[in-house]
Order: sequence, then structure tokens, then C-alpha cells
Amino acid sequence: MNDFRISYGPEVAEALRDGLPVVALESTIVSHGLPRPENLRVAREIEQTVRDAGAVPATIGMISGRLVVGLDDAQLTRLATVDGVTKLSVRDLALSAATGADGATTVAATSAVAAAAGIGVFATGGLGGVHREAAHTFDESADLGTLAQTPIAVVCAGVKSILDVGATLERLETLGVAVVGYRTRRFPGFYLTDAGFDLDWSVDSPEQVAAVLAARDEHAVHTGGLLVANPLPVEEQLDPELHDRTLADGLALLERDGITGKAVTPYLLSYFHSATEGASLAVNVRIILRNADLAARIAAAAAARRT
Ligand code: PSU
Ligand code: MN
Repeated sequence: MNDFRISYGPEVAEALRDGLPVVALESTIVSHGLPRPENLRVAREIEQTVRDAGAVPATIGMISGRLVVGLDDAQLTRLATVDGVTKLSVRDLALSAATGADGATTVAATSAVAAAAGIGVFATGGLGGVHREAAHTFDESADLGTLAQTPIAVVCAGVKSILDVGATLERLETLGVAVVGYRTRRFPGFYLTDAGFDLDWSVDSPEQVAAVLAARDEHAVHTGGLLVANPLPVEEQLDPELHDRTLADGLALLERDGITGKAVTPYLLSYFHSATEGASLAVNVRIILRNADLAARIAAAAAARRT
């Protein structure tokens, strides 16, 4: 019989046992969100950034049906370079395990697995959300529903600007996902510093985020997720004019090519990367590295509170 228990990388297992800071990282960004060959280089750079800021990286994915928390370099390379790696949301995890497949975990799946593993902080680029055509396609990322019931802090640069940001914020409110700006009261727009919406809450330091998590745990009242929205500095954002033009063209192509469902996000991200001749890719990488750094400092502050 197969053993379906979660596997842990040795360093992650040790860190969790000793209460050391650990940051969860997703693998869909590697397999589907970034182009090859940069994806593997960036995946390693994200892990290094987490280490440099004092935490242990735990990239999560599925290898031959085995859920792994803390992929080793060979496993990471496999998800970054092999064709046909499946994009796995939470609902797909057991299906993929039972069929022995390789898979990359989305924000939803990574959050759920990380929380089950006892990891409290997760870094990604931008969250999934409500798609622009959702009023008739009903296309809303499972990231939102999962975060409603998963006690994890996700550091992100808001939701991808390819989405309906206002509708996504409304859904986050309905679902009870807490949202806080990191040194800002404006919700970031992934490639853009400001998506055009105000936030109710702002924090100034990793220690303050750690205090929020401690309060949530001690109250044991609200058991959902916390979005820590970390905007790019204005001078590092994608040129807004280039952004708006690329988005309009990308959305038109989406319609022309009849792309729907879970293919939408990878399609638009890859269109951005080619249409901006790498400018959006450079911005995307900066976003992820900045979030990895902040997440590691939050995890370290949370670990310091425990000792
Ligand atoms: N953010 C990125 N790149 C990505 C994604 C997010 O910068 O590739 C991925 C995440 O894994 C996220 C997923 O969970 O896209 C959302 O896909 P969908 O809209 O199909 O739920
Ligand atoms: Mn979708």
C-alpha cells in the first residue's frame, strides 16, 4: 500500500520540531507562473532570500504522488523543468496523490498544506481572486475560500492586476479574510504599487504582524487567514501605461483564444512576460523576493515571541 503521509525535508522537520522560523513557499509560481529557465533560478533565489532573513524555506509540492513540505533541489528542479506538471488546488491534492502524479501547489493548496504542517507564514507574489468576467463565468480563485478557513499569514503584493481587484476585496471581506497593509493604507496592485483601494488596517513592522498572529491564536475566535499586503516601491513598479495597454491586449487574446478556468492565470502572466519583453518578469521577481524577505522576518518575530 502507498503511504500518503506528508514528507518533510530534513531541515524543515528539524526547524518545526525546534520552533525555529519557517516560511512556506508555493510551487505553482515556479511551474506555471514564471517562464523557463528563469523559473528555477528564481525558485532558488526565493529560498536563499528566506535563509538570508533568518528563516528556513519550505517549498511545497507533490512528487510522484507524495506531498512534500521542503522540496530538495532535485525535486524543485523537477517541478521547474519537467513538462506536464499539474497545477494543484486544495481539492486536487488527494486525487493527485492517489494517481502518483507530480504537481505544483497553488496559494490555496500551499496555504492548506502549510497550516496542516504547523507553518504560520507563507510568501507568494500575488494572490488569486475574482476574475473580471466573474459575473457570468463565476471564475473566482479557490485561494479566497481556502484562506477563509486556513490560519496562515500570506505575504503578497495584493492580488494580480489581471483580476477584478475591487470585487476580490469585497469577497475577502465577505469570507472573513483579514487584510492589512504593510506600511501602507492602500491595497497594492501586484505589478503596480497601488490598485486604487483603501485598507482599514496598516502595520509597520514584522513584530506587529507577529502580534496580530499571537492575538488571533490566543483569542481562538477568528481562525481564518491574514493577508499581509506588501506593495512595491513606486520606483520599482511596472510602468502603469505599459501595464494598462498589455492588460487590455491580453484580455482580448484570452477571449479570442477561448482560454478559461485554471489556464487563465498562467496564460495572462505569460502574455505579460512576452509582451513587456521581460519588464513584467523583472517586476514579478522583485515582488516575490521582497515578500520572501518580509515573510522570513515575520516568521522570525513570531518565533521570538514563543521563546
Ligand atoms: N501569483 C503569481 N504567479 C502565479 C500565481 C500567483 O505571481 O503563478 C498562481 C498562484 O499559485 C495562485 C494561482 O494560487 O496562480 C491562482 O490561479 P487561479 O486563478 O486559477 O486560482
Ligand atoms: Mn480560476
